[in-house]
Amino acid sequence: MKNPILFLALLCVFCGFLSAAEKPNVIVIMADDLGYGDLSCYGADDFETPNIDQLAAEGTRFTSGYCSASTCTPTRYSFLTGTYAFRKEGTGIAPPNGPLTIDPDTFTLPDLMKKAGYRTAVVGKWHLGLGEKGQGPDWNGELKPGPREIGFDYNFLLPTTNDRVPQVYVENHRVLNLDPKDPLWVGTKKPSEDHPTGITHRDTLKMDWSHGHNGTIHNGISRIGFYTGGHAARFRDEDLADKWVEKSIEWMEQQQQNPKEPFFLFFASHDLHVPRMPHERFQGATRLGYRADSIVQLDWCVGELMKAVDRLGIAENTLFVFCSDNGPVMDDGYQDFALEKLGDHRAAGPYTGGKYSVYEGGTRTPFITRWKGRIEPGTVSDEIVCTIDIAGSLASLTDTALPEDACLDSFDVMGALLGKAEAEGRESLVQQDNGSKGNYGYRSGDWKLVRQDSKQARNMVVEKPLENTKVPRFQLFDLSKDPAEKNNVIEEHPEVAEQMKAQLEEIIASGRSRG
Ligand code: NG6
Ligand code: CA
Repeated sequence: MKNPILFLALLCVFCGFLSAAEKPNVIVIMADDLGYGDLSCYGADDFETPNIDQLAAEGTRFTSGYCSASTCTPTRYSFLTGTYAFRKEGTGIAPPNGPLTIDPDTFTLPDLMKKAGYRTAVVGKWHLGLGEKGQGPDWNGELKPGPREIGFDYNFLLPTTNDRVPQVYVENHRVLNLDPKDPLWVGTKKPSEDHPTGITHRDTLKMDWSHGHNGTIHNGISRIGFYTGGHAARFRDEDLADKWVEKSIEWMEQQQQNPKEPFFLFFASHDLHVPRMPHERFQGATRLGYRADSIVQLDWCVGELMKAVDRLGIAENTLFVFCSDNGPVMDDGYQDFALEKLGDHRAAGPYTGGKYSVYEGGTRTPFITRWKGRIEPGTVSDEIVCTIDIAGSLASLTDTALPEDACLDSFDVMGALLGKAEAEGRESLVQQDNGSKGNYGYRSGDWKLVRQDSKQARNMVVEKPLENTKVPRFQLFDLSKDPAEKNNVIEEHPEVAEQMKAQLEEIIASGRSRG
């Protein structure tokens, strides 16, 4: 060809055809402690979640959608790294002064999105630690390493989880509105004899604690841990949801100045984690108390994000993924009467267990995708998909290579996430409870192996208060006949159990499950 420019142009068109890269904006909305049965589109009938129901009606609703762990930090770790959290020590529930749990040289989901040409942000609850290993967060200085060091261009966060101190926003590397004359101190020991706590000033609390959570009092609620100072920076619990929505929309609007670059937004809601303290306009929205009122607040947030995407004219160019970080819990440390007001509501739907458990209720959670014009509206999928697969799936969608040594357990289930009838999800999935030395669930097809390594495993049933029950180390369930995992059939199917025990051990020992 004589004309080199024409040649180059044709080459570009040809390459464009070859690589089917698609780069929609991606918004991952992760709820906190939301159970399988906690939305009206998943069978709840004591209250309504119209916006999330609409998201499902316009996209795909999964019946075997999972998070990878039944507590917050390990699910978030795995979501962002594409690697099972049990492979790394220090990935259990993060304490207030914990360092960043993700090594800055790890190739993460936000790194992947940046490599694919995206701008990236996280807004909401972090709970993955901040600061150097062995040091933790420098609250009055630069909070590094943190989200910015693992691939996010912008962060606006609650640093841990709101039942832990401190109640301040972290914007990029700094505590927002921190007055240097009133430095923030955060610790595990009571700072002085006269420091008011949930024990010494219990009668002043607007919501009483039930276990733990009796340290420093802020906004009438006592917390895990202690802090002093930083008064100008402190927020009201009631305003969190509004703030997440405001900051997310502000950031999405800013991105429209250069709409050619797509964006990736991780909207990490704090609803419905304790302390459940929804905004006054949602208090009393349901008959079930603040737990369900917080679900209605979460639903409002989703609606606001959907409206913003419509208003910005990007709905046909935006993939929504809605998920949860672990299953439900009733009394998680505060007397908010979630259990007393529960009535017939089944927060885990038909499943046993919830938060802290490797039974299905711990990790099988609502999972919805929507991409207008691309996902067939109203589809319901039984394929197994998990929050850990979002990295591998987005790598495939955007045609961006994952490094060989990254995202070791993240599978490409993009076809299933797009609700395609012929596409397959995972064949198997490892579920874990907390940290690197906990218990395991292993689902393969319709079989489920439960391996409880911890001697006093938390065999928790959400409808009852937290209880510790001794269970056999191995149990086997046939989910096709027994989704509630009530009938241990390990004696009847020893060959299935032996095979699954070996497969699980192989996944743990080999250090990776992605080929
Ligand atoms: C537990 C807390 C619980 C909650 C959980 C973390 C006690 C007795 N329990 O240790 O209240 O904070 O950690 O929840 O302190 S998560 O969803 O962020 O993982
Ligand atoms: Ca959680």
